[in-house]
Amino acid sequence: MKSWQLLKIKGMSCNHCVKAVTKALNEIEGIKNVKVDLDKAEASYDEVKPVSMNTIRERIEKAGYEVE
Ligand SMILES: [Cu+2]
Repeated sequence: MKSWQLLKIKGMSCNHCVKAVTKALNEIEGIKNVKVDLDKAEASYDEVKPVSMNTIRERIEKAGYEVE
C-alpha cells in the first residue's frame, strides 16, 4: 500500500519552517518521501502505512504550524 498525500500547512515563513515541518512528518511511522513547498504552503508525502489525520495534525501543531 502506498498513496500520495498532499496537505496545506499554515504558518510557514522560511526555510527553517520547511525543515521543522519536514522533520515532524518524517518522524511519523508510515510516512515517507516528505516534500515541503514553502511558496505553495504545501507538504506532500507517500503514505506507506495508514496514518491517522489526528496524528498528523498533532505533530504539525507540536512543531508550531497548522494543517488547513
Ligand atoms: Cu521559518
